[in-house]
Parts: sequence; C-alpha cells; structure tokens
Amino acid sequence: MPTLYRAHFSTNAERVALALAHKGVEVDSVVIEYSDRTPVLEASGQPLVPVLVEDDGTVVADSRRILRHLEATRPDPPLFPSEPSHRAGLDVFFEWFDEVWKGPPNAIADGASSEAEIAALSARMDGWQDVFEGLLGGSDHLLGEFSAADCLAFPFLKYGALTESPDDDGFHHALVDHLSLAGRPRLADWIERMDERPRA
Ligand SMILES: N[C@@H](CCC(=O)N[C@@H](CS)C(=O)NCC(=O)O)C(=O)O
Repeated sequence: MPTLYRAHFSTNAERVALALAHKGVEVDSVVIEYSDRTPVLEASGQPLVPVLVEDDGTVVADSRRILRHLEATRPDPPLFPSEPSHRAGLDVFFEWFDEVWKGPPNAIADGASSEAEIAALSARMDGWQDVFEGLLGGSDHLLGEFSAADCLAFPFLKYGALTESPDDDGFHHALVDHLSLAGRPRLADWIERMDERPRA
C-alpha cells in the first residue's frame, strides 16, 4: 500500500486525501509533527508534506505534482478533463491558485506592514470570492465535473465558512479573517458539498 506523509491541519495534504478517496486508493499514513520533520525528510529529502511514496519506491512530493501523478498512474475515475481545452483551463487554474491566489493571505500572515496594505490584500481576496461564485454559476463544481480544481481549492476556501481558526497557523488565521461567504450562496453550498466528500 502507498504511504502518505501528512500533518494535522495541512491544507496541501487534504488536497491529496480528497483525490486519493475519489480514486479509491488506500494509503498508510505517517502523520508528522510540525516540530519534527525527520520522517518526511528521510523519505523525500525535503521537509514539507504531503509526500506520497508508492510501493515501487517512487517518491512524489508537492500536492500539485501528486495530483498529476495520481492521474497518470490511476486514470480511472478521472480527476482531470480529457478534452484538451478543458484540461488547459485546469492547468491555468492550478498555476493561478497556488502562484497568485495564495499571495495575499501569505502576505498578511507574513506581517504585511500597514493597515492600508492589509486592506488592499483583503480586498483582493474578497474580489476573488466572487470569481469562485461565478465559476459555480453553471454547475456543482468549479470547472464543471468534480475535478482536481475542487481538490486544490477546497482545503483553503473552506476557511471562509469558519468563524475561528482550528489552529494557531497565521496563514489559516488570515483565511478565516479575510474570506467572506456573504452574498456568495453557491460558494457556501459548494463548501458544504465538498466537506461531505470522503478523504483517504
Ligand atoms: N507546494 C507544496 C507546499 C507544501 C507545504 O507548504 N506544506 C505545509 C503543510 S500544508 C508544510 O509542510 N508546512 C510546514 C512548514 O512550512 O513548516 C505543496 O503543494 O504540497
């Protein structure tokens, strides 16, 4: 059975847990402590979770790479659209979410200096909530059918439904404080639907 290195409250590990369950893949879990990376360092040569180790010894680190690896090795049921233009749209979403969307909450968590700066970052996050509301206008999931896009975004966007963070991570606090569901009923429903999905 493959092994998944994970940690409590890890958003990026939850992405993989959702994808594994969708594909019906069972894993052994190694839950690391944030204060001791030894197990994941020894397995992968780097300290971050998630990491997936296959039975044949293949080691895949990074949630986006793991989702693509799962699709390549276990294509059924799919997580990525087969139609090329839809797949390209998902590729754009992957890049945008991690390289752009995560920027403002990371900047707030890293101690954006002034009130004005925080207000500007918060406004960007709030505006993007309308983008998700719009994406959900025509279907139950972000890009049509349930896909890797939903796995990628849900563990982060779900913080918009919380009134307090479950841990003391500054990034999670920034999400709770600056993601609003007010006036976004489709996004609120999607969070509820996604929350009911199984995880490995
Ligand atoms: N790009 C990586 C990021 C992995 C990552 O930042 N993992 C977090 C948990 S969600 C972690 O291990 N954080 C520990 C730390 O930064 O000290 C991915 O998508 O998997």
